[in-house]
Amino acid sequence: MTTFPPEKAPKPGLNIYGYPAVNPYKLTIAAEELGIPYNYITVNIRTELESEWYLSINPNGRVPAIVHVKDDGTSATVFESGACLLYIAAEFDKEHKISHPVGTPEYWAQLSWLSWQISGQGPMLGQAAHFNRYAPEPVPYGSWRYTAEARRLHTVLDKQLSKTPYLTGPHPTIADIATFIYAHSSAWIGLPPPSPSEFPHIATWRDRLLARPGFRRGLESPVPYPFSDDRVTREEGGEGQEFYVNVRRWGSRGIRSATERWWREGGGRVLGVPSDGANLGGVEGGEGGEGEGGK
Ligand SMILES: N[C@@H](CCC(=O)N[C@@H](CS)C(=O)NCC(=O)O)C(=O)O
Repeated sequence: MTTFPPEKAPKPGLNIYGYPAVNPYKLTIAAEELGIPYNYITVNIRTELESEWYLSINPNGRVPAIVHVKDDGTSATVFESGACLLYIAAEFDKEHKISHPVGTPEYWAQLSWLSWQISGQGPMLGQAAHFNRYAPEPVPYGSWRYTAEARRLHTVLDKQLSKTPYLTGPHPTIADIATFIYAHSSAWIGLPPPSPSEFPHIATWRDRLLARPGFRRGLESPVPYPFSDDRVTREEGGEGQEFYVNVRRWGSRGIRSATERWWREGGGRVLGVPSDGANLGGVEGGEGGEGEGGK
């Protein structure tokens, strides 16, 4: 049986395990939109992500995760932000304020956009942030590839929002919540914040979501969201800039050492680069230029 440090043990009700980074804010926004009480437990991402007690909640060692201790004494543990949002909707949104009833066409649309977010928008924009903000050495190809992909995904989102006020209809759902937090972090990721000229429908949707008390409260929990477009843009070149420089330096070092661990075989030998470089040459007798395009 896992022993928790007393202050990290789940309490009766909904426990959100998080840290002031992007994904955990999805859950505080959802909880605040629904007006459900929750206990926020901060996971120290330097020292606790791979602790035995946290891995017993999230075997992937990332935040967020939830533990719901129910009134009857049973509990449910869920990791991955998309699964946590679906859980919160299933357990706490019986009136479908931020979700659609299971099995309806709107439900499948919600699941499609949520899947798009967790498998595409999140990872691609995350890689853009990696190469633009954290890479310990300049990697122009990585920056180019993922920043361009981030713009493509913004374009997909903008087009959908040109047809409907929220992703799946007249009210926001967990799919909007998940997508919003990344769209609202464009400047940090390395794109200009969605503007009325370039991404007009994202800009209007974002402003509409930011006007909602639940979104505003969720963005303050446990501390004001550090990577929002307004905050990052305001601090750029200003006094608060030091915070971001430190986040980047510290993040860069942490990512390098964490990656180093996985760049070795069991015996400690450093792995070679798996590519044979064939992609770098010209193509003989082929049309070329029709790559798969990625995710
Ligand atoms: N696919 C996961 C991603 C979770 C994730 O990467 N969380 C980040 C914070 S936004 C994290 O735990 N970072 C810590 C680290 O990489 O060491 C989800 O949606 O929950």
